[in-house]
Amino acid sequence: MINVIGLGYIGLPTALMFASHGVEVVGTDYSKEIVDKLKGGHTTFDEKGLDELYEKAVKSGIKFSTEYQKTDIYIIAVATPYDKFSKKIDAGYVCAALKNVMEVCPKGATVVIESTVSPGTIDRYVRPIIEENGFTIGTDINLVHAPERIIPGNMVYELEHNSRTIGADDVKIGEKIKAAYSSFCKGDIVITDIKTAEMTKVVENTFRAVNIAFANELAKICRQDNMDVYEIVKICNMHPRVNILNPGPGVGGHCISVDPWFLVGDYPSLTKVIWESMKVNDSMPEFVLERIYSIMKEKGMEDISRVGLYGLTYKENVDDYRESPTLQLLECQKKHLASPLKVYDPYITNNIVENQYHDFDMFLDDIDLIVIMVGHNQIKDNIDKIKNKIILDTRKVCDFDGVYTL
Ligand code: SAJ
Repeated sequence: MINVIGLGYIGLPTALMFASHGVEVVGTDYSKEIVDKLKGGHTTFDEKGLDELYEKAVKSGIKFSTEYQKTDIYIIAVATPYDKFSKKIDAGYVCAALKNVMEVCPKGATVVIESTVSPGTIDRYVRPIIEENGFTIGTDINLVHAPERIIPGNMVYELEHNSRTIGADDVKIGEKIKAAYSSFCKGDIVITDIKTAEMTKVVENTFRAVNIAFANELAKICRQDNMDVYEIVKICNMHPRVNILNPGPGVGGHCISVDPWFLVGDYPSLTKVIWESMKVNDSMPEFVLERIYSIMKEKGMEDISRVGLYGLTYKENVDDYRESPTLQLLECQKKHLASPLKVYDPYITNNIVENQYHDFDMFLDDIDLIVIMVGHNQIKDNIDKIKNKIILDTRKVCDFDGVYTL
């Protein structure tokens, strides 16, 4: 039986995937609210294919609990934020989960850390906890790091089809955990050592952050000299060895905007490119705000209350607003002491910011300038409704004339 600890964006789909492929699974979360919702027949967030996967897993007998189970495989998939001041990883949730595992786990169990951690975290924080509990690693308890790679918006497909990395002290243990993941994973599964596995995951997300920062910097250069960054990126990407990502209003979510900081925190004197990249990405919401002011000036608009931000989530077609560029922009706006801009997002039904609308048409009635912060399919399907507005499109979803871009 596998006890998956942490039923969030990674733990839940992973637990469901194992269960729907015939593995006995108990999903554990300290949040009674999450566990009750899952026991009551509902998933806890919107994700393509998740409801269907949940149904299959329930039919196959998955259980949900706030209690840690006595079993032979634990998968820990809890959040790993970073400390805003030191930039170093905050391994607090991983350590807390592991301490709870230690209280119930029998000798011979394998603990798999799925959470993204910076290189050396397992040596520094995880091993000591196991040893303090009187276990010898490799004899009593086996340790594995198996970072996930799934992208929100396509998690269910990617869980099955992506290749994976497994870091283990001992190849035999790596093979055992590889066999477990092979119950559903059709991709290649590479076995390596734990520190290499830690580093590869952080490097993958850092590569993406740096590439996005490059695109964002190009957008700023092109804005200054009136060049079309999208046309330039499109042509450059026709080169067989160039693949530039898309500029945007900033980088959000809990991965690309977080993980690169772990390297900056641990290697401050060596991470010049990464540090600058993160600063470029973090500067984008303010850049969008300046674009808004300059467009208002050009159009002779004086009333900022007639400006609305479309989209609150960190990217398209998801309901996750953690670290979202829109929230970052609203924070910047506070510094200007202006009343907060109007906001609408079809995926966010609860009230999370001031001046938030829940009806698209009412939102449109109250604004003259719409800033597309997120390219949800909903806006693409309703593009005719915004054609009479002044549009600042930060996601390149409009393909008609007269639209302002980054
Ligand atoms: N973004 C851009 N331009 C782009 C691509 C993305 O501005 O060209 C922005 C998005 O709008 C968003 C942010 O970057 O605000 C991050 O979005 P994302 O789609 O790049 O990535 P995540 O955070 O949803 O998922 C990433 C993925 N990592 C990589 O692609 C290397 C996923 O595979 C990981 O599993 C996930 O992080 C994770 O959990 O680590």
